[in-house]
Amino acid sequence: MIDKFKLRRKVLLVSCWWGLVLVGVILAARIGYPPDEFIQRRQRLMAQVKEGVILLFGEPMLQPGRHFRQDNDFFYFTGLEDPGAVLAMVPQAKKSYLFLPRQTEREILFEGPNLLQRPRAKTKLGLAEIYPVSYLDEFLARTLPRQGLCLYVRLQPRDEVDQARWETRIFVGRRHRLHYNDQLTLDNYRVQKLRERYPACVFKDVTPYIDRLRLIKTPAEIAILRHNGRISAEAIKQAMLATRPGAFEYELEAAALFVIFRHGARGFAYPPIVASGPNSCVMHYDRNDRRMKEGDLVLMDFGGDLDHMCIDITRTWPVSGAFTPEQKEAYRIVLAVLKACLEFYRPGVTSRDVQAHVQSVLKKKGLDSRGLKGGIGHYVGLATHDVGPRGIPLEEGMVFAIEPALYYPEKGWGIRLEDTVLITAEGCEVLTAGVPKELEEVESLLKRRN
Ligand SMILES: [Mn+2]
Repeated sequence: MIDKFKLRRKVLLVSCWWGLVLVGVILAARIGYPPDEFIQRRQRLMAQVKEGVILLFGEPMLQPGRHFRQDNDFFYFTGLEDPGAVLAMVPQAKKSYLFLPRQTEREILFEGPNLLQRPRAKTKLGLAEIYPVSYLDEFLARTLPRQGLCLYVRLQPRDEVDQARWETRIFVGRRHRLHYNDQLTLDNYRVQKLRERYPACVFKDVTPYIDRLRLIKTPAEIAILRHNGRISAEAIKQAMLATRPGAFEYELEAAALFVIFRHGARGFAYPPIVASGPNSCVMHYDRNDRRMKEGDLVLMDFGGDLDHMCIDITRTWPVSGAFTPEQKEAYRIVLAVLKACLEFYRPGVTSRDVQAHVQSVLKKKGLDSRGLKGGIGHYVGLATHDVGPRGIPLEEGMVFAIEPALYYPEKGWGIRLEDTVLITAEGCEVLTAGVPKELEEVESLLKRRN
C-alpha cells in the first residue's frame, strides 16, 4: 500500500514537473510567420482583383517614441518592417514589386540597411523586383497603360493597432471640428496626387478585397493568436495576484506588461485599462493612476500585440478578494451572457441567433438580463477592432471579442468580462481561457496573494 502510494506520489511529482516545463516551453516558444505566408496572401488578393495595378503604401517613417509598427494592410501582404516602402502588385502578370528608399550612409548607420541593400532577398520574398522609391512613378507610367489604366488603392481609411477603419473616419471627422486641424489624411492626399498624375486612370477601392481576406485568419495567424491568448491571459492573472488595497492601478499594468514583453510582444493591442472603483464605469479609462481601496472592484481590459496580432481580454475582480452579494448578482448576469454566447458560437450563426439564445438561457436560469443582449462583438486581428464586413453569419477562421458589461456609476463600480474567440468547424475556441472568470475561481486565485 505504502509503495503504491509512494509510486503514485512520484508519478504525480514527475508529471507536475513536466507540466511546468511544458507550460514554460509553450510560453517561451517563438512563433512568427512562415516565409511563403505573404507570397500566398498576395496571390490570393491578385486572384480576386484580376486587373490593373494594386498599390499599397507602408508606414512612411520610424515613429518617434515607440517601436516601429508597419501599416496593417501593407504588413498583411509583405510582413516587412522597413519604413517608407511601397508595394505594387500586377494581377495579370501575377507579379509583385517592392519600392524602398535609397538610404544615405548616415541612415544605414543609424537604422540599419533596408532590403534595397540585399537585392537577392527578392527571390525568398517572392518579389519580381526591389526598386528604389524614386522609380515608382516611372514604373507606374510604364505599367498602367498595359494594365488598362486601372489603379486599386485604399479609398477607405487605414486601420491602426487599436483603431478600426470606421473609427479612423470618425476621429478624422472629430479633428475637422476646428478648421485649423482639417488637413487631408495621408491616404487621401496620396489618392489626390495619384489622380492628378494619372487623370485617365480609373480608381478602385482595394479595401473590400483586403478586408475579406483579413477576416478569415490563416493557420499561421491562428498559431500566433493562440500564443498571444495564453501570454495575455497569464498577464492578467499576474495583475490579479499583484492587486492589494493601497496599490496604484499602474502597478497592475506593470505586472501584466512584464509578462507579455517577456514573451515577445512588441507592444499592447491598446493602452491597458486598469480601472478601479468609479473608474470602472469609464469605458476607455486611460490614466491608471488611482490608488486602489478595500471594497473597490478593479476592471482590467488588456491584450498584447504579438507579431502584429492582437488579443482583447477583460476581467473584473474585487480588491479585497471577495465580491459583495450585490456585485456577485451583477457578475453572474454578465458571466451568464458571456458563457451563453461562447457556447452558441459556430459557423452559420448570426448575431440575432446568438441574442435569442442568450435570452433563452437567462430565462431558464431565472436571471434578469438588465438589458444585456450578447451577440457578436468586434473582429480581432492585426487591429484590436479588426476589419471585416459586419452583420454576416459566422465562418470558420473568424476571430472576434465579445464583451458584455453592466455599469453602475451611482454605486461606483462596473463589471465587464471579455474573451477573444476563434470560430472552428464545430464551434469556437476561447483563445483567452487561461485567466479565470468563474466567481469562485477568481476569488480562489485572489486568495493565493501573499
Ligand atoms: Mn474589446
